[in-house]
Amino acid sequence: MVLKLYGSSIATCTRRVALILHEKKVPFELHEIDVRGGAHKKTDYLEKQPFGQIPYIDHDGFILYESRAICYYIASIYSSQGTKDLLPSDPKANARLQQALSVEVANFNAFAEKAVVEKYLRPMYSRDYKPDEKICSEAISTLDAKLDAYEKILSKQKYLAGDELTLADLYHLVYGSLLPNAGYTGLESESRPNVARWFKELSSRPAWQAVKENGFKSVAAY
Ligand SMILES: N[C@@H](CCC(=O)N[C@@H](CS)C(=O)NCC(=O)O)C(=O)O
Repeated sequence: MVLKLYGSSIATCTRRVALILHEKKVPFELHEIDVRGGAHKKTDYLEKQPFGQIPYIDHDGFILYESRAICYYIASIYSSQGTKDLLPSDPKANARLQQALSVEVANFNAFAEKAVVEKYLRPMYSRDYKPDEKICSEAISTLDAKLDAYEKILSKQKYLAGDELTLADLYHLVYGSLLPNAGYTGLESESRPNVARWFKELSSRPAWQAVKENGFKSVAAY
């Protein structure tokens, strides 16, 4: 049975999963959840995702939520197709991947998401919302300092976990691509040439082109 992705084509975490499905060339059905209408807070939805959030997947009856866990599962069971080595099995390479995955969550996403949500997503969904500039500028300045460490890492290796592309690199696209909407262009800055080189290459990947911006659709076959 084709993998079912329950979420929203314009939501960040759903896009993260769709990105990896495209990288791995996995056909999927997108089931749009009416978030504005509160469908993700209804009893039947909570049976599948107890926190009332999107996305989750149904893969032949196997239900899984948390976008990064879903991506890990997809990369693991479809290891031999699409983009290879997103999930290295060698213990040391996998440990480096775990390190990079933690870096993305703790040192990048925590601040990028905060700034993007405050300055861009909340005002977009609620026209009366006035962003808290302090929250945003604190998140951006912390992120900016963290990117100096990224520059050091990426001056010695091509990607965050080594010289091969992994899930950890790809996860940065979701909020990284929205940072200019929060007024921050530090991922493109010439002052950090290796970060700029890395993010430009990620941004040009066909899988990202398929899911970025204004929504994406089910993919019936590859
Ligand atoms: N850690 C979760 C976060 C999921 C999440 O925050 N989803 C948002 C959309 S991107 C959502 O469902 N928001 C509506 C709500 O929380 O009520 C994941 O990665 O799947």
